[in-house]
Amino acid sequence: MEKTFVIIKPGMVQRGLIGEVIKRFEQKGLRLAGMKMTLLNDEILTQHYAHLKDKPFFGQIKQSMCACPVILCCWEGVEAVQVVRNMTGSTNSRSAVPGTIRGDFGMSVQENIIHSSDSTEAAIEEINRFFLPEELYDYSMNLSAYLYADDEL
Ligand code: IDP
Ligand code: MG
Repeated sequence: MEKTFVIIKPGMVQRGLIGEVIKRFEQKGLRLAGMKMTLLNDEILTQHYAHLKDKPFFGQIKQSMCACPVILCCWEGVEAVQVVRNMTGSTNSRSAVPGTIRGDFGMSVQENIIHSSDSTEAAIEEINRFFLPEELYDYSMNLSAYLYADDEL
């Protein structure tokens, strides 16, 4: 089943809203395949944000992402990448639709609370970058029959 990657960014950790984010993905029906707290460093953030390396805010975004430890999560479900991306909301939290995480908890473009993978290719790359294979768990929740029709799996 498809996996996606989420970072609960420093602002959410500082504001005591880690549980709010995790709760939403749990309620949606995604399976938590892996989770850990870590302090990111410039090297891994340079890789993670390589697509932004020519932007004027590149240094600033990397600095803000290592201001305090973050929570890294891997969530799994049918079309998990798009589902989580939809729940994340648009990059600018001020214009993110209410009901999305950024739309409900944020006021900033840079300090926009959460990262989620934007494609299945990016998800695979990011999961491999941030997790060791043994940090991901393939346990069964026996909920499939309640979450999906047979032909959706
Ligand atoms: P995304 O997180 O919605 O996928 P990206 O374009 O991949 O957005 O940008 C990665 C992160 O860089 C954003 O989540 C945000 O924290 C930051 N960022 C993006 N655009 C700007 C900007 O114009 N100013 C400051 N920070 C930005
Ligand atoms: Mg992105």
